Amino acid sequence: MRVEANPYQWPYNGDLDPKKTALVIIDMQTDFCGEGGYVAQMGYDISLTARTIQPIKHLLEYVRGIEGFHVIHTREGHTPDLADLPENKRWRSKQIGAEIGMAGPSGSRILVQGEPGWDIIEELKPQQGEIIIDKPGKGSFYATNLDLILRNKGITNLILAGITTDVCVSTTMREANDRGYECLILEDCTGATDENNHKAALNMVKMQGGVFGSVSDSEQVITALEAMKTKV
Ligand code: C5J
Repeated sequence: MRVEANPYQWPYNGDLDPKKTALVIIDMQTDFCGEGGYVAQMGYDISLTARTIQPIKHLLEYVRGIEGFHVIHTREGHTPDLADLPENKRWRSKQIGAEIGMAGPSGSRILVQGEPGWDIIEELKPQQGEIIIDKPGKGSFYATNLDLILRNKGITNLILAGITTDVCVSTTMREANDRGYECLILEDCTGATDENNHKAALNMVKMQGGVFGSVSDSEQVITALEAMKTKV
């Protein structure tokens, strides 16, 4: 069974076993898609990242009903003492008026663990048993135990959703691809702070026969999983 996708039907080997597959929802935190968060403070249009909320919610609710299917949430952020914040990352955020570690307009310290802005938005709150990965960087593998968890659970297929397409989602997809994971990125469930960057990031995946994996959308995933249900 495969998902209709571009440039190839995914996964490459047709093994869409829910036990080997995870929906990875990247950084759906107030800081990246809510009022008063990091992205808003940098002056970007949060409607471009927030438009992913409903399609992700729909897909998340669907896969939660599938026996064995895995759900993984990630959060970008730093410890309250900022010990894991590289100085150049802090400096750059200050340059753009959204200094990591300082209080934003809502009073929440930007990208700091435990602060309201760092939390995953209400609509997509993790449920008991779902994996949460806290990461200090853009990629979800760097300085985390994600690879170990995936290997222990026998997960080989990753369906990527979340924000932002060109930064944390792309970095995670590249890290995963190099580790041999079979990746699918969803056009409607990802968003960037710049629409052209969103499109370019998706386009890059499709090069070289699917250099990082394949591209599809949430409806195609649901259609494939439905077809699998009726086949069993
Ligand atoms: C960014 C992210 N854009 N979650 N983080 O800094 O993509």
